[in-house]
Amino acid sequence: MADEVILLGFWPSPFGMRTRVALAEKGVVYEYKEEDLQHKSPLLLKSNPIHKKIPVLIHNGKPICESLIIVQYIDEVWNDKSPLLPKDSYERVHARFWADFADKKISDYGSRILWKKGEEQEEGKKGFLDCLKLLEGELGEKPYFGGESLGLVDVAFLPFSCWFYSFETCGNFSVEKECPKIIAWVERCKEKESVSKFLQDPQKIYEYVAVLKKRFGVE
Ligand code: GS8
Repeated sequence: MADEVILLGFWPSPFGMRTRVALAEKGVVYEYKEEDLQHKSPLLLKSNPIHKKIPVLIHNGKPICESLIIVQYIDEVWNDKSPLLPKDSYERVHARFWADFADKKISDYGSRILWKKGEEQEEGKKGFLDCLKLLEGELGEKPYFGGESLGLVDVAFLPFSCWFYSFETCGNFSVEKECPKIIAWVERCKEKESVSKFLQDPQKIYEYVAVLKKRFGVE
């Protein structure tokens, strides 16, 4: 029997984009269901009763939650092509460390840039750029964080690049000026169809940010 694969997502979510890039890298056929997070579907509430968040991957009726866990599950189950994690145990935990770093730090500092003002926003900006510089160091001279091909860290970090324009506009800075290697890496990744197809338009994300700012009375 063929696998039944369903992904619950929400278009601007960097977490959802990760899972879509991973599924595309593996060539997995799946049904995508866009969620309205203001009115969550019964399927989402049933599949992720703890966090009630997207993304959720439902594989043959079994739900898997949390984007980094989903990406690693995809890598394990569809292991016939495009490995996202190295074979060596130490290299594997090293990749998991940086994926976790990008996950926690970029979300945290990015949110401060978008939703805070004054000193708190400045702290967010500084923290964000410090993280990008550390990630630049980890990338080094490699084409991808995964080496010669896309890996877990690329998949985890890349979707945040669609949010760079919003961070830059709200925080009044330029990622390209501060971290040119990161922008070159984003452009390199976008040459891949598995990536470019699922990374959302930064301008559309900014319009979405403006809607949220209005909704939450942040200006
Ligand atoms: C984060 C998912 C998340 O924040 C992951 O999967 O990696 N750690 C999780 N999802 C958001 C949409 S993106 O901002 C979400 O589903 N929010 C709904 C809510 O909070 O009610």
